[in-house]
Amino acid sequence: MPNYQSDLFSALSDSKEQIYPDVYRLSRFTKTDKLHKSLGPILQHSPFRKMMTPNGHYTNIAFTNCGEYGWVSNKVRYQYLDKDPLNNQPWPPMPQIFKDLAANAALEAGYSHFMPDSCLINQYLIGSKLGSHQDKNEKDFNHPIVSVSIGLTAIFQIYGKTRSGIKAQFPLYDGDVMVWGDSARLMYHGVKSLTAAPLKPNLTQRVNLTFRKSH
Ligand code: MD6
Ligand code: FE
Repeated sequence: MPNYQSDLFSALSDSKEQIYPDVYRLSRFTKTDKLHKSLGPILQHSPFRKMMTPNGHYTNIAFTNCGEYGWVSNKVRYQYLDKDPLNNQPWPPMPQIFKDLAANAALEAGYSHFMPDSCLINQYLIGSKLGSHQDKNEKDFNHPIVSVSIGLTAIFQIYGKTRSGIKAQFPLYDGDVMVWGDSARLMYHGVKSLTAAPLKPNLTQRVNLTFRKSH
């Protein structure tokens, strides 16, 4: 039996919106239960961890990676490595559903044949935030970045060409996908401190997947 109610819901809620020049938000682009399941074996092999950064502090959020390369930090630099420094083994492979999702989302925003070699997996617990930063450790800024939100709602902030001064602020819900490219590629951005959802007490975290072509 077709489920008319859920069809209607998805028809009403699916949308593509340019929320900043060259930044697209694809609302409720994906269901997240299968993505969540795929994370299990990845986390078993390469668990979430906080890492030291060049400014002498640990990262506010815990993270890990899958794919050919993983983004990591230490007290000297940020870089992409082909092995997990925790176990000196290759990162877990990127699941096919991750690759398909990233390519389909990029295509929706006008970027064909996006083939990420890296998926950074960020874990936000309540109270975690991500400070203003640029993504600039990749070799070629002509490739877009695709980012997928899972779980609790985040408030994403775009600062533009400078580190401060909020130019755009918008929520990212479970299943929302963002695609960045071209003029947006080096814009400063961050995520506000995560807050709990009182009506969904079982939801205690947000996981964000960022897909990149790093090499
Ligand atoms: C997050 N995202 O949404 C962190 N960077 O939790 C990012 O830092 C990000 O979503 C570059 C492009 C898209 C992003
Ligand atoms: Fe970023």
